[in-house]
Amino acid sequence: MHAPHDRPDLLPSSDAGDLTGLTDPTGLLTLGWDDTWSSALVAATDLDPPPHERVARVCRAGRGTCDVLVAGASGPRTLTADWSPPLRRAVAADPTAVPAAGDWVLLDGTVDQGGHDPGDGARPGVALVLPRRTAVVRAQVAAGSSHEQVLAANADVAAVVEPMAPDVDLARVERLLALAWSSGARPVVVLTKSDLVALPDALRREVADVAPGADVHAVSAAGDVGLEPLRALLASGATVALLGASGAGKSTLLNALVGTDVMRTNALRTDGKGRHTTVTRELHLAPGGGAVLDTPGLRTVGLAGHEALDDVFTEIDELAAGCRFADCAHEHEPGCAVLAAVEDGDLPERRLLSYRKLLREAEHQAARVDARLRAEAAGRIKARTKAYRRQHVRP
Ligand SMILES: Nc1nc2c(ncn2[C@@H]2O[C@H](COP(=O)(O)OP(=O)(O)OP(=O)(O)O)[C@@H](O)[C@H]2O)c(=O)[nH]1
Ligand SMILES: [Mg+2]
Ligand SMILES: [Zn+2]
Repeated sequence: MHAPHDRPDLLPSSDAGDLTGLTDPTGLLTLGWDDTWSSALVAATDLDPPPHERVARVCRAGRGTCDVLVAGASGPRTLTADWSPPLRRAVAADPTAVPAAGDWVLLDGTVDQGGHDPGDGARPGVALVLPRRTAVVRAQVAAGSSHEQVLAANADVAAVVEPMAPDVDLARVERLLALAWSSGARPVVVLTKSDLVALPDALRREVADVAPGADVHAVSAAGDVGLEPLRALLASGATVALLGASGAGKSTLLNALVGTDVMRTNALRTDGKGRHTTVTRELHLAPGGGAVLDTPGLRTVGLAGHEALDDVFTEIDELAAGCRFADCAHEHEPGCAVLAAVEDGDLPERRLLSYRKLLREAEHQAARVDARLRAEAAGRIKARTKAYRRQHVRP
Protein backbone atom coordinates (compact mmCIF):
# COMPACT_ATOMS: atom_id res chain seq x y z
CA MET A 1 0.00 0.00 0.00
CA HIS A 2 2.94 2.26 0.68
CA ALA A 3 4.02 3.95 -2.52
CA PRO A 4 4.35 7.67 -1.91
CA HIS A 5 6.95 8.15 -4.58
CA ASP A 6 5.14 6.67 -7.54
CA ARG A 7 1.76 7.81 -6.30
CA PRO A 8 -0.05 9.96 -8.83
CA ASP A 9 -0.74 13.40 -7.47
CA LEU A 10 -4.34 12.93 -6.47
CA LEU A 11 -5.16 16.54 -5.87
CA PRO A 12 -4.28 19.91 -7.25
CA SER A 13 -2.31 21.52 -4.42
CA SER A 14 -2.91 25.25 -4.41
CA ASP A 15 -5.51 25.97 -7.07
CA ALA A 16 -7.91 23.27 -5.91
CA GLY A 17 -10.75 23.33 -8.40
CA ASP A 18 -14.31 22.72 -7.39
CA LEU A 19 -16.92 20.32 -8.58
CA THR A 20 -19.44 22.85 -9.82
CA GLY A 21 -19.73 22.73 -13.58
CA LEU A 22 -18.80 19.06 -13.87
CA THR A 23 -21.62 16.86 -15.03
CA ASP A 24 -22.46 14.07 -12.65
CA PRO A 25 -24.95 11.80 -14.43
CA THR A 26 -24.49 8.98 -11.94
CA GLY A 27 -24.58 11.29 -8.90
CA LEU A 28 -21.49 9.47 -7.64
CA LEU A 29 -19.11 12.45 -7.93
CA THR A 30 -20.81 13.93 -4.86
CA LEU A 31 -19.76 10.82 -2.96
CA GLY A 32 -16.11 11.17 -4.07
CA TRP A 33 -16.15 8.99 -7.20
CA ASP A 34 -13.96 9.60 -10.29
CA ASP A 35 -13.20 7.98 -13.65
CA THR A 36 -10.42 5.84 -12.20
CA TRP A 37 -12.99 4.21 -9.95
CA SER A 38 -15.13 3.45 -13.03
CA SER A 39 -12.17 1.59 -14.53
CA ALA A 40 -11.68 -0.26 -11.24
CA LEU A 41 -15.34 -1.21 -11.30
CA VAL A 42 -15.04 -2.61 -14.83
CA ALA A 43 -11.97 -4.60 -13.78
CA ALA A 44 -13.66 -5.96 -10.65
CA THR A 45 -16.96 -6.94 -12.30
CA ASP A 46 -16.02 -7.58 -15.93
CA LEU A 47 -19.04 -5.46 -16.79
CA ASP A 48 -18.69 -2.68 -19.38
CA PRO A 49 -20.39 -0.22 -19.14
CA PRO A 50 -19.79 -0.45 -15.39
CA PRO A 51 -22.87 -0.92 -13.15
CA HIS A 52 -22.78 2.58 -11.62
CA GLU A 53 -26.36 2.23 -10.41
CA ARG A 54 -25.24 -0.44 -7.92
CA VAL A 55 -22.33 1.54 -6.43
CA ALA A 56 -22.43 2.76 -2.84
CA ARG A 57 -19.91 4.17 -0.36
CA VAL A 58 -19.60 2.88 3.18
CA CYS A 59 -20.23 5.66 5.70
CA ARG A 60 -20.42 3.48 8.85
CA ALA A 61 -19.21 -0.09 9.02
CA GLY A 62 -20.47 -2.81 11.33
CA ARG A 63 -20.09 -6.57 11.68
CA GLY A 64 -22.17 -8.22 9.00
CA THR A 65 -23.87 -5.01 7.97
CA CYS A 66 -22.96 -1.44 7.08
CA ASP A 67 -24.53 1.91 6.36
CA VAL A 68 -23.82 3.11 2.87
CA LEU A 69 -24.31 6.32 0.94
CA VAL A 70 -26.03 5.99 -2.41
CA ALA A 71 -26.61 8.56 -5.11
CA GLY A 72 -30.39 8.84 -5.25
CA ALA A 73 -32.22 10.89 -7.85
CA SER A 74 -33.00 13.52 -5.23
CA GLY A 75 -29.45 13.60 -3.82
CA PRO A 76 -27.35 11.28 -1.68
CA ARG A 77 -29.04 9.22 1.00
CA THR A 78 -28.10 6.48 3.43
CA LEU A 79 -29.25 2.89 3.55
CA THR A 80 -28.27 -0.17 5.48
CA ALA A 81 -26.84 -3.13 3.59
CA ASP A 82 -25.94 -6.65 4.71
CA TRP A 83 -22.79 -8.54 3.78
CA SER A 84 -23.50 -10.99 0.99
CA PRO A 85 -22.43 -14.65 1.46
CA PRO A 86 -19.44 -14.23 -0.90
CA LEU A 87 -18.30 -11.19 1.09
CA ARG A 88 -18.63 -13.16 4.33
CA ARG A 89 -16.37 -15.83 2.88
CA ALA A 90 -13.85 -13.21 1.72
CA VAL A 91 -13.77 -11.70 5.23
CA ALA A 92 -13.27 -15.12 6.83
CA ALA A 93 -10.17 -15.58 4.67
CA ASP A 94 -8.81 -12.04 5.13
CA PRO A 95 -9.89 -9.75 7.99
CA THR A 96 -8.82 -6.62 6.10
CA ALA A 97 -11.55 -7.44 3.56
CA VAL A 98 -14.11 -6.16 6.09
CA PRO A 99 -15.86 -3.15 4.52
CA ALA A 100 -14.49 -0.02 6.19
CA ALA A 101 -15.73 3.57 6.26
CA GLY A 102 -14.77 5.15 2.95
CA ASP A 103 -14.87 1.91 0.95
CA TRP A 104 -16.59 1.75 -2.42
CA VAL A 105 -18.85 -1.26 -2.63
CA LEU A 106 -21.05 -2.92 -5.22
CA LEU A 107 -24.54 -3.74 -4.02
CA ASP A 108 -26.20 -6.88 -5.33
CA GLY A 109 -29.31 -4.98 -6.40
CA THR A 110 -29.97 -1.72 -8.17
CA VAL A 111 -30.22 1.26 -5.87
CA ASP A 112 -33.78 2.52 -6.16
CA GLN A 113 -33.43 5.87 -7.91
CA GLY A 114 -36.71 7.17 -6.53
CA GLY A 115 -35.34 7.48 -3.04
CA HIS A 116 -37.77 4.95 -1.59
CA ASP A 117 -37.25 1.55 -0.08
CA PRO A 118 -37.96 -1.34 -2.42
CA GLY A 119 -41.03 -1.95 -0.30
CA ASP A 120 -40.51 -5.59 0.54
CA GLY A 121 -38.30 -4.64 3.47
CA ALA A 122 -35.40 -6.61 1.99
CA ARG A 123 -32.02 -4.99 2.48
CA PRO A 124 -29.50 -4.79 -0.31
CA GLY A 125 -26.41 -6.96 0.04
CA VAL A 126 -22.80 -5.84 -0.31
CA ALA A 127 -21.50 -8.01 -3.13
CA LEU A 128 -17.91 -6.81 -3.19
CA VAL A 129 -15.53 -4.12 -1.99
CA LEU A 130 -13.49 -2.35 -4.68
CA PRO A 131 -9.72 -2.58 -4.12
CA ARG A 132 -8.67 0.33 -1.91
CA ARG A 133 -6.65 3.16 -3.36
CA THR A 134 -5.39 4.17 0.08
CA ALA A 135 -5.90 2.71 3.55
CA VAL A 136 -5.04 3.98 7.00
CA VAL A 137 -4.14 0.73 8.71
CA ARG A 138 -3.15 0.17 12.28
CA ALA A 139 -1.72 -2.92 13.83
CA GLN A 140 -4.30 -4.50 16.13
CA VAL A 141 -3.33 -4.05 19.71
CA ALA A 142 -5.47 -6.84 21.21
CA ALA A 143 -3.41 -9.38 23.11
CA GLY A 144 -2.63 -12.48 21.11
CA SER A 145 -3.72 -10.86 17.87
CA SER A 146 -1.49 -9.36 15.22
CA HIS A 147 -4.15 -8.52 12.67
CA GLU A 148 -4.43 -5.18 11.03
CA GLN A 149 -7.43 -2.90 11.14
CA VAL A 150 -8.49 -0.45 8.46
CA LEU A 151 -9.31 2.89 10.10
CA ALA A 152 -10.12 4.78 6.91
CA ALA A 153 -10.43 3.58 3.34
CA ASN A 154 -9.82 5.64 0.20
CA ALA A 155 -8.96 8.90 1.91
CA ASP A 156 -7.17 11.30 -0.44
CA VAL A 157 -5.86 13.28 2.52
CA ALA A 158 -4.88 11.85 5.91
CA ALA A 159 -5.11 14.71 8.39
CA VAL A 160 -3.13 14.38 11.60
CA VAL A 161 -5.22 16.37 14.08
CA GLU A 162 -3.27 17.64 17.08
CA PRO A 163 -4.41 20.23 19.63
CA MET A 164 -2.23 23.31 20.19
CA ALA A 165 -3.49 23.49 23.77
CA PRO A 166 -2.66 22.41 26.39
CA ASP A 167 0.43 21.27 24.43
CA VAL A 168 1.53 19.97 21.08
CA ASP A 169 3.01 16.49 21.44
CA LEU A 170 5.66 16.33 18.71
CA ALA A 171 6.28 12.59 19.17
CA ARG A 172 2.57 11.91 18.70
CA VAL A 173 2.54 14.05 15.55
CA GLU A 174 5.48 12.01 14.20
CA ARG A 175 3.77 8.72 15.05
CA LEU A 176 0.52 9.77 13.40
CA LEU A 177 2.42 11.07 10.39
CA ALA A 178 3.99 7.63 9.96
CA LEU A 179 0.47 6.19 9.95
CA ALA A 180 -0.65 8.86 7.47
CA TRP A 181 2.31 8.38 5.10
CA SER A 182 1.93 4.63 5.04
CA SER A 183 -1.73 5.00 4.03
CA GLY A 184 -0.82 6.26 0.58
CA ALA A 185 -2.98 9.37 1.14
CA ARG A 186 -1.49 12.85 1.24
CA PRO A 187 -0.58 13.70 4.85
CA VAL A 188 -1.41 17.09 6.34
CA VAL A 189 -1.20 18.28 9.93
CA VAL A 190 -4.10 20.25 11.40
CA LEU A 191 -3.26 21.99 14.65
CA THR A 192 -6.54 22.73 16.43
CA LYS A 193 -7.62 25.16 19.14
CA SER A 194 -5.41 28.00 17.88
CA ASP A 195 -7.73 30.36 19.79
CA LEU A 196 -6.26 29.03 23.03
CA VAL A 197 -2.61 29.93 22.39
CA ALA A 198 -0.87 33.28 22.16
CA LEU A 199 1.46 32.60 19.22
CA PRO A 200 -0.15 29.96 17.00
CA ASP A 201 2.11 30.67 14.03
CA ALA A 202 5.33 30.10 16.00
CA LEU A 203 3.92 26.76 17.15
CA ARG A 204 2.86 25.95 13.59
CA ARG A 205 6.42 26.51 12.34
CA GLU A 206 7.81 24.30 15.12
CA VAL A 207 5.53 21.49 14.00
CA ALA A 208 6.33 22.11 10.32
CA ASP A 209 9.97 21.35 11.21
CA VAL A 210 9.03 17.80 12.24
CA ALA A 211 6.61 17.30 9.33
CA PRO A 212 8.70 17.48 6.15
CA GLY A 213 6.56 17.13 3.03
CA ALA A 214 3.28 17.81 4.81
CA ASP A 215 1.33 21.07 4.95
CA VAL A 216 0.73 22.23 8.51
CA HIS A 217 -2.38 24.32 9.23
CA ALA A 218 -3.34 26.11 12.44
CA VAL A 219 -7.09 26.26 12.88
CA SER A 220 -9.75 27.15 15.36
CA ALA A 221 -12.97 25.33 14.66
CA ALA A 222 -14.54 27.27 17.51
CA GLY A 223 -13.77 30.60 15.83
CA ASP A 224 -13.90 29.33 12.23
CA VAL A 225 -10.30 30.48 11.71
CA GLY A 226 -7.85 28.92 9.24
CA LEU A 227 -10.28 26.40 7.75
CA GLU A 228 -9.97 27.71 4.15
CA PRO A 229 -7.25 25.26 3.02
CA LEU A 230 -9.32 22.33 4.27
CA ARG A 231 -12.46 23.70 2.62
CA ALA A 232 -10.51 24.04 -0.64
CA LEU A 233 -9.42 20.39 -0.45
CA LEU A 234 -13.01 19.31 0.11
CA ALA A 235 -14.27 21.52 -2.72
CA SER A 236 -11.90 19.65 -5.06
CA GLY A 237 -13.82 16.49 -4.16
CA ALA A 238 -11.28 15.06 -1.72
CA THR A 239 -12.03 12.66 1.09
CA VAL A 240 -10.24 13.85 4.22
CA ALA A 241 -9.70 11.41 7.10
CA LEU A 242 -9.21 12.88 10.59
CA LEU A 243 -6.72 11.01 12.79
CA GLY A 244 -5.73 12.03 16.29
CA ALA A 245 -6.00 11.54 20.02
CA SER A 246 -9.26 11.79 21.92
CA GLY A 247 -10.09 15.40 22.65
CA ALA A 248 -7.96 16.71 19.77
CA GLY A 249 -11.03 18.33 18.26
CA LYS A 250 -11.69 16.01 15.31
CA SER A 251 -15.46 15.95 15.60
CA THR A 252 -15.61 19.69 16.27
CA LEU A 253 -13.61 20.16 13.07
CA LEU A 254 -15.90 17.79 11.18
CA ASN A 255 -18.96 19.71 12.32
CA ALA A 256 -17.37 23.01 11.25
CA LEU A 257 -16.47 21.63 7.81
CA VAL A 258 -19.80 19.93 7.22
CA GLY A 259 -21.69 22.92 8.56
CA THR A 260 -24.02 21.05 10.90
CA ASP A 261 -23.50 19.18 14.14
CA VAL A 262 -23.38 15.69 12.68
CA MET A 263 -21.06 14.40 15.39
CA ARG A 264 -21.36 14.81 19.13
CA THR A 265 -18.37 16.49 20.75
CA ASN A 266 -17.42 16.76 24.35
CA ALA A 267 -15.41 18.63 26.91
CA LEU A 268 -12.11 17.25 28.06
CA ARG A 269 -11.97 15.45 31.38
CA THR A 270 -10.03 17.39 33.94
CA ASP A 271 -7.27 14.75 33.93
CA GLY A 272 -6.68 15.66 30.29
CA LYS A 273 -7.24 12.13 29.01
CA GLY A 274 -10.38 12.88 27.03
CA ARG A 275 -13.59 10.93 27.06
CA HIS A 276 -13.51 9.09 23.77
CA THR A 277 -16.68 10.81 22.69
CA THR A 278 -16.64 9.37 19.19
CA VAL A 279 -16.87 5.60 19.10
CA THR A 280 -17.52 4.87 15.42
CA ARG A 281 -15.71 5.75 12.24
CA GLU A 282 -18.03 7.81 10.09
CA LEU A 283 -17.90 9.38 6.67
CA HIS A 284 -19.86 12.60 6.17
CA LEU A 285 -20.35 14.56 2.96
CA ALA A 286 -19.39 18.24 2.93
CA PRO A 287 -21.97 20.57 1.37
CA GLY A 288 -19.61 22.00 -1.25
CA GLY A 289 -18.19 18.60 -2.27
CA GLY A 290 -15.78 16.15 -0.70
CA ALA A 291 -16.17 14.06 2.41
CA VAL A 292 -14.79 14.02 5.94
CA LEU A 293 -14.07 10.75 7.74
CA ASP A 294 -14.12 11.15 11.53
CA THR A 295 -12.50 8.48 13.70
CA PRO A 296 -12.51 7.74 17.44
CA GLY A 297 -9.51 9.05 19.33
CA LEU A 298 -6.45 6.87 18.89
CA ARG A 299 -5.09 5.71 22.22
CA THR A 300 -2.34 3.57 20.82
CA VAL A 301 -1.23 3.42 17.24
CA GLY A 302 0.72 0.32 16.40
CA LEU A 303 2.59 0.93 13.18
CA ALA A 304 1.98 -1.75 10.60
CA GLY A 305 5.30 -1.16 8.85
CA HIS A 306 8.48 0.87 9.05
CA GLU A 307 8.77 2.04 5.43
CA ALA A 308 6.91 5.27 6.17
CA LEU A 309 9.49 6.28 8.78
CA ASP A 310 11.79 7.42 5.98
CA ASP A 311 9.02 9.80 4.86
CA VAL A 312 8.52 11.18 8.35
CA PHE A 313 12.23 11.46 9.19
CA THR A 314 13.52 12.50 5.78
CA GLU A 315 16.56 14.29 7.19
CA ILE A 316 17.67 11.14 9.05
CA ASP A 317 17.16 9.11 5.88
CA GLU A 318 19.31 11.61 3.97
CA LEU A 319 22.02 11.73 6.64
CA ALA A 320 22.14 7.92 6.71
CA ALA A 321 23.55 7.97 3.18
CA GLY A 322 26.74 9.33 4.74
CA CYS A 323 27.12 6.58 7.37
CA ARG A 324 30.15 4.31 6.96
CA PHE A 325 28.06 1.13 7.14
CA ALA A 326 25.10 0.65 4.84
CA ASP A 327 23.16 -1.13 7.60
CA CYS A 328 24.07 1.47 10.25
CA ALA A 329 21.50 1.53 13.06
CA HIS A 330 22.71 4.97 14.22
CA GLU A 331 23.16 3.64 17.75
CA HIS A 332 26.94 3.71 18.38
CA GLU A 333 28.54 2.68 15.09
CA PRO A 334 31.81 4.36 14.08
CA GLY A 335 31.46 6.78 11.17
CA CYS A 336 27.75 7.32 11.79
CA ALA A 337 26.66 10.53 10.07
CA VAL A 338 23.40 10.68 12.03
CA LEU A 339 25.12 10.61 15.43
CA ALA A 340 27.61 13.17 14.13
CA ALA A 341 24.73 15.47 13.16
CA VAL A 342 23.30 15.19 16.67
CA GLU A 343 26.75 15.90 18.09
CA ASP A 344 27.09 19.01 15.90
CA GLY A 345 23.64 20.24 16.84
CA ASP A 346 22.31 19.84 13.28
CA LEU A 347 19.79 17.15 14.25
CA PRO A 348 17.77 17.49 17.46
CA GLU A 349 18.40 14.46 19.66
CA ARG A 350 14.65 14.31 20.35
CA ARG A 351 14.14 13.56 16.64
CA LEU A 352 16.58 10.63 16.69
CA LEU A 353 15.07 9.18 19.88
CA SER A 354 11.59 9.43 18.41
CA TYR A 355 12.77 7.72 15.22
CA ARG A 356 14.41 4.88 17.16
CA LYS A 357 11.31 4.32 19.27
CA LEU A 358 9.01 4.07 16.25
CA LEU A 359 11.48 1.87 14.39
CA ARG A 360 11.72 -0.57 17.32
CA GLU A 361 7.94 -0.74 17.55
CA ALA A 362 7.52 -1.33 13.84
CA GLU A 363 10.13 -4.10 13.91
CA HIS A 364 8.43 -5.71 16.90
CA GLN A 365 5.10 -5.61 15.07
CA ALA A 366 6.68 -7.06 11.92
CA ALA A 367 8.01 -9.96 14.01
CA ARG A 368 4.52 -10.58 15.40
CA VAL A 369 3.02 -10.63 11.91
CA ASP A 370 5.74 -13.05 10.80
CA ALA A 371 4.94 -15.27 13.78
CA ARG A 372 1.24 -15.23 12.90
CA LEU A 373 1.90 -16.04 9.24
CA ARG A 374 4.18 -18.92 10.28
CA ALA A 375 1.56 -20.20 12.73
CA GLU A 376 -1.14 -19.96 10.07
CA ALA A 377 1.01 -21.76 7.53
CA ALA A 378 1.78 -24.46 10.11
CA GLY A 379 -1.95 -24.76 10.82
CA ARG A 380 -2.73 -25.20 7.13
CA ILE A 381 -0.08 -27.90 6.76
CA LYS A 382 -1.43 -29.68 9.83
CA ALA A 383 -5.00 -29.52 8.46
CA ARG A 384 -3.86 -30.87 5.10
CA THR A 385 -1.88 -33.66 6.75
CA LYS A 386 -4.92 -34.65 8.80
CA ALA A 387 -7.17 -34.64 5.75
CA TYR A 388 -4.62 -36.73 3.88
CA ARG A 389 -4.40 -39.25 6.73
CA ARG A 390 -8.17 -39.53 6.90
CA GLN A 391 -8.26 -40.33 3.21
CA HIS A 392 -5.24 -42.57 2.89
CA VAL A 393 -4.34 -44.10 6.21
CA ARG A 394 -7.40 -46.10 7.16
CA PRO A 395 -6.94 -48.29 10.23
N1 LIG B 1 -11.28 26.46 22.31
C1 LIG B 1 -11.47 25.52 21.40
N2 LIG B 1 -11.93 24.32 21.80
C2 LIG B 1 -12.09 23.37 20.87
C3 LIG B 1 -11.79 23.57 19.50
N3 LIG B 1 -12.03 22.42 18.84
C4 LIG B 1 -12.47 21.54 19.76
N4 LIG B 1 -12.52 22.09 20.98
C5 LIG B 1 -12.98 21.48 22.23
O1 LIG B 1 -12.22 20.31 22.49
C6 LIG B 1 -13.03 19.31 23.10
C7 LIG B 1 -12.90 17.98 22.38
O2 LIG B 1 -13.39 18.12 21.06
P1 LIG B 1 -13.94 16.89 20.19
O3 LIG B 1 -14.22 17.46 18.83
O4 LIG B 1 -15.03 16.17 20.86
O5 LIG B 1 -12.65 15.96 20.15
P2 LIG B 1 -12.45 14.59 19.35
O6 LIG B 1 -11.09 14.65 18.75
O7 LIG B 1 -13.57 14.36 18.41
O8 LIG B 1 -12.46 13.52 20.54
P3 LIG B 1 -12.89 11.96 20.46
O9 LIG B 1 -14.20 11.87 19.76
O10 LIG B 1 -12.95 11.53 21.88
O11 LIG B 1 -11.78 11.28 19.70
C8 LIG B 1 -14.45 19.87 23.08
O12 LIG B 1 -14.75 20.40 24.35
C9 LIG B 1 -14.39 20.95 22.05
O13 LIG B 1 -15.33 21.98 22.29
C10 LIG B 1 -11.30 24.86 19.11
O14 LIG B 1 -11.00 25.14 17.96
N5 LIG B 1 -11.16 25.77 20.12
MG1 LIG C 1 -14.84 12.84 18.18
ZN1 LIG D 1 24.41 5.86 11.15
